[in-house]
Amino acid sequence: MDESVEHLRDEILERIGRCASESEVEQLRVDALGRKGQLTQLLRGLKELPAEDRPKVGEQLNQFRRLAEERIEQRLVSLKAEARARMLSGEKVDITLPGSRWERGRIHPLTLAMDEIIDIFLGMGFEVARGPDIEDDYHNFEALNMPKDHPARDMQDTFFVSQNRVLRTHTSPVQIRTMERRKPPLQVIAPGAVYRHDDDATHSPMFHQVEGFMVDRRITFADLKGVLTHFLRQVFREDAGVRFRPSFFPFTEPSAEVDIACVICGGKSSTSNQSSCRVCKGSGWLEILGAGMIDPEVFRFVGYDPEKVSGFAFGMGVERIAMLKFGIEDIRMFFQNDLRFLRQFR
Ligand code: 2NL
Repeated sequence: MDESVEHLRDEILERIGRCASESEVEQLRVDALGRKGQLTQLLRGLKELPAEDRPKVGEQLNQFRRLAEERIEQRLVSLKAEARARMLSGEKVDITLPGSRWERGRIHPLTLAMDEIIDIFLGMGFEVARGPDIEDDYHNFEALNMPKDHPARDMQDTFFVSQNRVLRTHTSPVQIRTMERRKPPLQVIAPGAVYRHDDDATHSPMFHQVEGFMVDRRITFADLKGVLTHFLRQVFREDAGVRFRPSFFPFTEPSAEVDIACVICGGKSSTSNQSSCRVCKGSGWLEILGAGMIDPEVFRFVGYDPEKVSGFAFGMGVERIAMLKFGIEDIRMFFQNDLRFLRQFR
C-alpha cells in the first residue's frame, strides 16, 4: 500500500507539472481527487486493510491529498500568470514608432476666391450682408424691376419651390432686403450661392455670386468705374487692362459689362489672328462683371427717393473668377470633390 500511494503521488505531482492550461488542471483535479478519482479509490480501499495499519496509511493519504490540492492551486496561479504575461506581450505597443499622420485639409478653391473678393471690398469700406437661399417672387424679381414677362423669369432658368417661392437666381434680393431695412449711405456686398436651371462646362445649377452696391447722395458712374477698376486690379493684376461696355439690365440704367484684358494672352490674341487664344477666343478680353447705376424704379420699390440718392450696383460669378485665376476649364470640377483636384490650391 505504501508503495502504491507513493507511486500514485509521484505520478499525479508529475502530471500537475505537465498541465499546460487551466482546463487540463481542472480535469486532473477530477481524475485524481474527484468522487471517482484515483485517490478516492485508495481511500475506499482502506477498509480492506488490517485495523492497525489504517491510521498510518489514512494519514499518508490525507497528507497526499493536501499536497496535491496545494500543488494544483500553485499550478493554476502560475498558469494564470503565464497567460497574462503572454497577453501583455502580444498587446505590447512600441511607443518609439512614428505616429500615423492626419492629412491636413485644404481650403476649397471657391472659398479661396470668395474670401479674396470679400477682403478687397472690406478694404474699400463695404460690409457683408447675407440672406435666405429661398426667396419670394417680390424680392427676387419684382423689386428689381423685372416684369412678369421678362425672359430672366422664364421657367427655363428659375427653380420654383412653390407658386411664389424660388431658389434665388442672384443675390440681389439680399441687397433689396438691406435697402428696405436701412437708409443710405450704404456700401454693402452680398456673397452667396445662387441657382439656375443650367448645366454644362461653364454653367452649374448651383453657383456663387458676389453682388454689391453703393448708395449715397451724388454717387456717379465715375465712382462705379473707380471701385470696380480697383477691385479687378486687386484680384487679377495691378496693371490689368479694364474696359466698360454698354449693356442692359432691368435693374440698372445705364448698365455696363466690365472686361479685363485676357489673363492668358494679355490681349495679344486680338491683334494677331495667327493663333486664337483658348480662353478669350481671340477677342483679347474677358467679361468679368455686370454693373450699372441703380434704376430709379428699384429705389421706389425700397422706399428711397431717386431725386435725393443715387448709387451703383454690380454682380459677378465667383466660379468664373476662380476658373480664370486658377486656370480651371470645367466648372463641374468645383463640385466633384476629387481630392486630386482639391489638393492643388492654396
Ligand atoms: C452680372 C450682372 C448685376 C446688379 C447685378 C443690382 C442689385 C440691385 C439693384 C441693382 Cl438690388 N442692381 N445688381 C446690377 C448690375 C449687374 O450683375 O453679370 N452678374 C453676374
